[in-house]
Amino acid sequence: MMKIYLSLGANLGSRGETLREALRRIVALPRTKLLGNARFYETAPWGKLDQPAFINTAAAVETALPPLDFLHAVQQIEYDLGRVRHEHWGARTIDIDLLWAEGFTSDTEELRLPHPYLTERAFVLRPLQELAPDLVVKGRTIAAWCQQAEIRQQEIALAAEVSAPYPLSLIACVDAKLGIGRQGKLLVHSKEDMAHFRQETLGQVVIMGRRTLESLPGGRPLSERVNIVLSRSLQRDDVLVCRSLEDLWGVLGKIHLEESDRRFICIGGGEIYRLLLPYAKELLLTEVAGEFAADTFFPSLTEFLKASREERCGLAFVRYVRAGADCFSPRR
Ligand code: PH2
Ligand code: MG
Ligand code: MG
Repeated sequence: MMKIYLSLGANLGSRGETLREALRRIVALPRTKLLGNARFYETAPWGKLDQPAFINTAAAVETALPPLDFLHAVQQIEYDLGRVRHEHWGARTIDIDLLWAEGFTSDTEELRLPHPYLTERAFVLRPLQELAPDLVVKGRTIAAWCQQAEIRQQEIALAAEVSAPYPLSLIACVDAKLGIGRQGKLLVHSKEDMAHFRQETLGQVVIMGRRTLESLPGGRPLSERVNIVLSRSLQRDDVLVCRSLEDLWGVLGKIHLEESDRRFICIGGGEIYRLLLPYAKELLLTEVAGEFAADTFFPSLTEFLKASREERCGLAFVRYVRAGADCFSPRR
């Protein structure tokens, strides 16, 4: 197995969704594992300035494919996602570049590794720093390259788009203080909210922690839904158990390959909401007026904007979506 770092970029079409689809296709490559990916960054065009802003990210993979086979596989993904090669450094729906491969260098027309411009571009270095701050290239670590004045003056900011290959929805019922529970129990029991929860989750994949599973009626999984439990120690065969986030992405990848229209919905509890919030594209919150002396809370909503709100039976059913970035206007 060889570890390879990749840079991904897009500046045409639905940039974030194209990048997520590219990551999902990398997950699905033979003899290849996605070790992780960086957050998405909004970046000003570099090299050729009169083109739209990019979203860039980086990914780490481990592959048993020979480097050239792996290169051809990601080029196939570029073409399948609508990449048309026009001009050098021009606009593109997707660009996937190999940056660095463990114990391997190459200096052919087709493949230069390490990537010749690796240390010159913030849109490559800043995402890569999340995955490999201590990697040494041309005598400096990636973290040290990021501190260079020429890199720091390039325009780059976190993008609003969630970078998880399989973005999640989080569903919860909260009081006025974002309380969700007390002594392991829900704060309120409302028929309307139960019906709403059922309607949102039926036929989908629900992701929960062990304590939430054990709090369900009879401690049993939810019927007519795929039940995934995130737990380091749970031993059960009536649910899918994931021991880590990496494990979870692998399981979601397999489900997505077979049934691409299933949604992935996290149903709690507090610890699992906190863990998965960075991967959430939307929050489905049922807001109950008043305070109920909760000891468990939903995490902060600061990264989200209210998209819709519907009041019924004294409850508010609110949908939040990940907020837009404070995006610079790209220099022309
Ligand atoms: N890719 C290029 C040229 N310029 N600028 C940004 N911000 N991001 C890119 O991915 C990018 C670029 C050629 O591949
Ligand atoms: Mg490129
Ligand atoms: Mg390229």
